[in-house]
Amino acid sequence: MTDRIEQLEREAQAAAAVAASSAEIEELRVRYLGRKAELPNLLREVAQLPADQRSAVGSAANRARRAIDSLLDQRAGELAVSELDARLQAERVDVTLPGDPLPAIGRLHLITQTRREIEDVFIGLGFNVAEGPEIETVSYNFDALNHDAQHPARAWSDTFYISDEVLLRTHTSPMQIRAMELSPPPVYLIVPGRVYRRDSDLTHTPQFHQVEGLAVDEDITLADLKGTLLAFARAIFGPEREIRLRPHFFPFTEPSVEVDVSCFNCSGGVVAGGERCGICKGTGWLEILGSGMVDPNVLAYVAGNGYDPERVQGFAFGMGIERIAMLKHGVSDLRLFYDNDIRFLEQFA
Ligand code: 2U9
Repeated sequence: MTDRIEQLEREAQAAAAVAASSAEIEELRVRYLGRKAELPNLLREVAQLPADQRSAVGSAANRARRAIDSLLDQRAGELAVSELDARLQAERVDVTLPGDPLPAIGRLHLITQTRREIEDVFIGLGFNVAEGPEIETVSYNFDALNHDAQHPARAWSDTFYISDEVLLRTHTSPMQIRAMELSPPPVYLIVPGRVYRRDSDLTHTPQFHQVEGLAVDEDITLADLKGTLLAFARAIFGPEREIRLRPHFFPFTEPSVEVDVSCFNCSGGVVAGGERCGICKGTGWLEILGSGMVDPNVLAYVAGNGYDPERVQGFAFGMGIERIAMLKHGVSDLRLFYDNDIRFLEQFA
């Protein structure tokens, strides 16, 4: 009888050692110590044994029951710890991750969108796109662009100087000079980028964005300029648009013109209900950019690289990206572009 008891204990020990979960341990507890299990049955039957065997069998069975019980407790404890570890690992939550659903990642700033739209139009017309340094020399920024010694833009009060010879570019035109130095005509190029002027009020910020364009080739005329800018105006403001050129003055172009596009909000300055249009202030026209035929003095500066003013002509234009975006999207205040108020930025998907 005691042999059988020892055998049951060894069996329970072996089964507990390979049990893989606390649920399996509870099954073993039922199998070895439950009401219908063999060991408790033996204990119940101890009373029917011959008197000389009762004590030995009874104490062996009791000792085996306690041993199995505490063995199962110990093994259940070990498994509970490793099960908790596994659960903590599996159900780990990184509270630093963003919530679900993920917030929108963002969108391009309206200035960037507008810049890309303008680039696409000119790429479609055969222009290349180039960028240049924002820190420039006085020589590229003013001298090469036919600004006389007295030109007001040269003043320290109007331009950010780093030294007598180095400044923050006031326009992207210096890059067009660099491009002509780098490759002979023909050139069809636009230069987008940041520019800097010491100006700060309702309609001016010390830093803003321009796209300037330059086309130099044989037989370029003002008609090429007008056709190019008409295609641009229609691509940006709608296929029905017209443009008009008004005489103006710029140091680097001669003749020079300011260019207006017909208002996209009204007809001749009057809206549908008969009232004066608020976008063009009743004029029917919106000023969008400046342009002209490249001054021969500017070409003379790079004549050594094939830009002989007697052989090639060019047109050039320049526009403020902020201005184009404001007109197109009805933005009333230039400073909104730089306030970074998400309620403003989000409107331009
Ligand atoms: C070269 C030769 C000529 C670029 C030009 C303008 C006219 C012009 C203004 C528009 C609004 C500046 O941003 S703004 O304040 N620009 O009106 N820009 S012609 O002429 C060039 C450029 C490069 C070599």
